[in-house]
Amino acid sequence: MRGKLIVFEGIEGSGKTTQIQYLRQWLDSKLINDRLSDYPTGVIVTRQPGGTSIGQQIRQVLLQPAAGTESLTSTSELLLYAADRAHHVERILLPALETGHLVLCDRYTASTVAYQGYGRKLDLDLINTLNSIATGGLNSDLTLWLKLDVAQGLKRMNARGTADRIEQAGIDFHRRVHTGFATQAQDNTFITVDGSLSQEAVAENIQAIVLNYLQQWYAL
Ligand code: T5A
Repeated sequence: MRGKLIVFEGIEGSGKTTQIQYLRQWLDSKLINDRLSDYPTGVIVTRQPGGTSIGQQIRQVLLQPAAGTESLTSTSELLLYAADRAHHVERILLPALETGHLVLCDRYTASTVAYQGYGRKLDLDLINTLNSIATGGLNSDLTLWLKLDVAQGLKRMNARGTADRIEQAGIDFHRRVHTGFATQAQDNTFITVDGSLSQEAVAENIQAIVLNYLQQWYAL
């Protein structure tokens, strides 16, 4: 049976990486593993940008703070995210799904709409076209949007220390990104999760949502 793609989206510090770890542990737990015993090949955790070794190099170019006077333009940034995605879809996502894996992916196409579309104000039609070229039409089976206030997200990131190039963009940029996710949540099939709760409470809410989907997908 073909696998399923679960995507986590949200602003900086919304807790995606933390929650992917919680979900993976829960999926690996004996209780769920027993219920998923017909499920052949297990769970893969990956991310964009940087889910492949070539993607790691693209990620470094994208996220390292600007050195000297030469900085990425918005268009070159957009194309690098698209290149990372095209490579990642073909090298990681499609093979994993074709071999029946459950794939947990930190960010996907909605991030480009939010960051480069709303944040950088690039043309949304162009972004949608690039997303469809880069994915070859591969959509997520479930997208979880960890909804969090921008100030709260940035506070968490500041508490963590150093900021990458995108995190260093001003508060107005991050507010536009948040609007980008909120707008997509109205139009798309996102499931919204309250990211302001404790890590454990967010994890429990996500488990309930994912269990519901697993029951539909695999007739548990
Ligand atoms: N990008 C990406 C684009 O511009 N366009 C695109 O198309 C794509 C795909 C990726 C950057 O690239 C941009 C977006 C990003 O700026 P990244 O390092 O992968 O860079 O950035 P993020 O995905 O934002 O990862 P972060 O680590 O910054 O955020 P997370 O994963 O959402 O948050 P997490 O889990 O690491 O938690 C952050 C901190 O908050 C704490 C954690 O312990 C951690 O310290 N925390 C909580 N604290 C309190 N309560 C909770 N519920 C908490 N959950 C986590």
